[in-house]
Amino acid sequence: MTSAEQRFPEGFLWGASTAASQCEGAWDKDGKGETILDHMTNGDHDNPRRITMNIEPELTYPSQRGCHQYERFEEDIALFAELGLKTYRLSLNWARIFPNGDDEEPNQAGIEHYRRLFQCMKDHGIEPTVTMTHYDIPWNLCVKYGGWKNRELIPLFLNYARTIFTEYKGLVKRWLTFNEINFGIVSYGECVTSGIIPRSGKVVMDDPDATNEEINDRFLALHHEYLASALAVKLAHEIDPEIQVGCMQTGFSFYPLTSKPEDAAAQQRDMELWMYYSLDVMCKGHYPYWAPRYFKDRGITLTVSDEDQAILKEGTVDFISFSYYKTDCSSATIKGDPNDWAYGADNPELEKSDWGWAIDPAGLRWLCNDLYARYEMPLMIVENGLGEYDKLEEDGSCHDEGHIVYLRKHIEALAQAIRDGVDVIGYCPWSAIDIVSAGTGEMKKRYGFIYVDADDYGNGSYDRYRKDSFFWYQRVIESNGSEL
Ligand code: BGP
Repeated sequence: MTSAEQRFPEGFLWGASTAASQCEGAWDKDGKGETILDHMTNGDHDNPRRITMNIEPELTYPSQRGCHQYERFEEDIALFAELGLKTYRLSLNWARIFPNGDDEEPNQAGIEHYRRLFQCMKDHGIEPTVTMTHYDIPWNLCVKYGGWKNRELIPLFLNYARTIFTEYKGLVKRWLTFNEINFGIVSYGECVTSGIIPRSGKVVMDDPDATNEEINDRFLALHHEYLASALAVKLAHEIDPEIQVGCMQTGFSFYPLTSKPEDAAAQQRDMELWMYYSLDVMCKGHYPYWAPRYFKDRGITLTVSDEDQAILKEGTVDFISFSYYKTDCSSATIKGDPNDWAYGADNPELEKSDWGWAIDPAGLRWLCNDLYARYEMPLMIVENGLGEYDKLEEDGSCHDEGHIVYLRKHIEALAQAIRDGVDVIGYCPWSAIDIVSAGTGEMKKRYGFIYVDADDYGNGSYDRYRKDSFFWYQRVIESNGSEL
């Protein structure tokens, strides 16, 4: 091998990702309780998903069926092994283990399901990377407690944490606490991460009519999640010192829209709020220096006791994981569409995906360097991909060149970051297999290496087909990233 080929370290974790609420389905099987995602209807780019208090038979709730992985996990894991995955990043559905979130005893059928799944992965030589909660908070915790704004969720989460760390000791060595926790500063995360049911029922990126009280609740909920995460990190290390626990952040990168000083200042503020706010708490163990003024100016009344500060300090994470799809621009004057996925001005230099996300491979190198310089912790990219309309041919092939081009460029950028000296331990594209989109609930927004024969309304055989990107990624992994 030439040095140009030795771009990825030995033992690099080539993987791929999914989330329980988007792939499992089986929403009411084997004692599982309902989650907030089970109450979320489908939508599309222009029509936001909605939360309904009751399940209405005439509406479509895509998370209830996912891509049927609950029943077909053995087939999927065998395909992932054929793909060559070193790690499969998946999430546990909290309501499979504790159906109501506050049950005294766990649901044994749920525990056994995941044990079979982890054993199957072990038999195929695939290490799990497991998100403890990926947008699927038990519905009872949303309705009865008001979600994470209620401090009582901390002991309930720890009970869940203790159960899964103990049950899967030896089977799972790498855990992530809360998926994309930093989304909690806006309406979208307030709903899906913090479990606060939106007043309007609509799941939008940022509700411009949010009241002061609602904004206050977002920061309060986040504080409780940070404490729960910190306590879970400590607990995991006590139960099994070999466990590594990471945080999981949305990889926001903002560029100043122009060279005006005001835009540079806007960019700095956006990065601080969207990225470093959560990362400072979870990696450094304290809130950023600018938080008191930010809270005061906005009437946010969060108080952090000495005891809470000590918990945050003792429970810092072992590594940083993040998703990376796109970048945005910051401007002192132009605001993005509050219904759009991220909240920034459009970058005129970048092309966009069919769902309007700016494609920016170079931004991945930028973000890796930026985060590593600030936190000096190993990084793991646990989501990166392109949502596309793929077509299944009659002979069962699927020519998804768009995915290959997108991933190739991002892997090249990652190789550059590694050469820069950044400690990157793994890369898990989104998604291992076609699953339901979190943002829109569509099945036709496809990211997977494996095509699933299903449409947005649950029609189809749900059979699996290897796409061209499957065979391409197989070679990437086999060659440890030297053949792209
Ligand atoms: C991330 C979420 C994932 C995933 C991905 C793609 O923010 O962690 O769950 O779905 O985005 O988004 P979408 O499914 O809306 O295309």
